[in-house]
Amino acid sequence: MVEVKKWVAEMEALCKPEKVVWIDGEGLDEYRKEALKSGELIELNNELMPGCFLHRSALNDVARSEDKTFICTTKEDDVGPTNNWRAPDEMYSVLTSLFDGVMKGRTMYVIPFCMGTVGSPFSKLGVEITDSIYVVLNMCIMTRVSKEVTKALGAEFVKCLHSTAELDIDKRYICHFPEDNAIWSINSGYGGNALLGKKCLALRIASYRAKEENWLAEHMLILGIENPAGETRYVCAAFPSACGKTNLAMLIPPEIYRQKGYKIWCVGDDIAWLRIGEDGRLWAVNPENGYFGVVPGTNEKTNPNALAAISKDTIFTNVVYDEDKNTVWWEGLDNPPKNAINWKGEKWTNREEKGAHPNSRFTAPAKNCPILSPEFENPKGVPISAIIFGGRRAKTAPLVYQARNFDHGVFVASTMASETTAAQTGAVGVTRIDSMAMKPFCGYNMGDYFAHWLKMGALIGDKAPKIFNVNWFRTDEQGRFIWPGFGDNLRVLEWILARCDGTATAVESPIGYMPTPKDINIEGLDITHTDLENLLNVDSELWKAEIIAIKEYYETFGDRLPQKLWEELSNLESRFS
Ligand code: SAT
Ligand code: MN
Repeated sequence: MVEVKKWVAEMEALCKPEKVVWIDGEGLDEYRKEALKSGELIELNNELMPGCFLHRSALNDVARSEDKTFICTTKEDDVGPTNNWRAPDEMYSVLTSLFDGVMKGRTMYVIPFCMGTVGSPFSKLGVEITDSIYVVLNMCIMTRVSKEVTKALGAEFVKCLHSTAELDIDKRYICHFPEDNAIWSINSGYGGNALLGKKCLALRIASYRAKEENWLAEHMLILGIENPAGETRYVCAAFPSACGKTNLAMLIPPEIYRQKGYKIWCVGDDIAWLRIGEDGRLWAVNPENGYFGVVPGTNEKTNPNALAAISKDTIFTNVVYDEDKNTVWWEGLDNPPKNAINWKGEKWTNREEKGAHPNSRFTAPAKNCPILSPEFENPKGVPISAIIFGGRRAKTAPLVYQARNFDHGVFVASTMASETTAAQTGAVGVTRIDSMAMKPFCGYNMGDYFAHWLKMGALIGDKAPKIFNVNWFRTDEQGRFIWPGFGDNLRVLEWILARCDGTATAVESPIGYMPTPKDINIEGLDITHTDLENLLNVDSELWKAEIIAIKEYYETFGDRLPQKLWEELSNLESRFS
């Protein structure tokens, strides 16, 4: 605690707030009231949505700002081509002048928080300093904040400094100093830019630590699948932001599976920390304590569990406000409200325009999820049978395939591509390679990161999870999704788990092992075997173009790219020729 107090005093001297308030997760009503007074929050209908609030962000502050995100290490080479680099001294000097006096007349909140269960040797402690009540309230949902956490604080904690300042986009910086265990973020209040326990700590800083300590910090959901015999097996799955991780993590089995007795348990929807357990297998924990999910599209059909989770004690950001009911609404729900305010805070009259921002978000406590795994708090986590990678691809990637072995799986994951979404600022729908869905989140040179994955595979050996790639987003000639997705994705998971057990058949293709149409259960679905054939089709022309794009991408890593991956690429090329 001495170290924390010393750091807080230094930051107080820099930011010059009117007062300093320590947050221990209790008495939050006081802060909510303040936020209601300032207009930062709107209290929603307490009968229909108890404990729920609406927040509207600044118009230019609705997504992660990847171009304003920096990794600051002594050597530029250590961050690699996928990150923005700045020298620590240079960045500290820019930031110090921006933070100087930034909290004058404001309150400085100090939030000790824990990523992972308190007391577990695998958890990481952090302290976030912020001048935003919205951040305080979100952090109290997304991370563990309690007296116990404050008590546990010692010399080792991640120093997280944040200010919304003037929300000036030209002076926005989200900076990571992995060599100092520090994160400084200014001029944004948006989730991934401002809730520093999430992407900044649990992925960028944690991935850096994980490389040194032989574990993995990944952009993955964790899900338990209980079969009719009552056995639960766990999988992790990595998808880029806004590609349906929360929906997959909380899926409801299709009717025929429910009748047989299948159940799904949600351990996490966004981040996984994976370690080799005493039994030599890979075990995963979810370091978060809540969900920061995309709202539009969430409904009774797509994700009833998320809908239940956000029925109380939830903060909504940038959705539609229903003036008559004092509730919220978003695209994907029925019955748009008559009298409504859109996410920008204007009367929603032009209904051609979306009312909720496409990246509008809910912040809900994990304990609200009806299918929260009983293992959620287990400090050891859950053993992982399979790791699934996926993205949004209209054509190239088939519905599912299995990597030939772990190293090939690392190759597959390193080359996965996806169309960009509204979760990051910039153009939507542009295909980019997003290795392991970690492109925006890996805190060091991704060439080294691939080498670290290969090393982890060697350390785990034959107990390593099997690796798969999926694509729920393939479209037909009319641009319509062929695969129904959502709960029906369990049909693909069933094949994946059967492959892990060695009970499902597969055929070898140039890209890996694939099911034949008869291997995927489509009973009760409005899908034909021809559709499945289309979904599983591997178009060699598209893949040849893919190989060229991969080559260009790999070249950007120079000699930091493991030779093994060049070999995998050349093997793939020869399998297509
Ligand atoms: O970065 S956030 O955590 O705010 C959301 C996302 O892009 O995954
Ligand atoms: Mn995410």
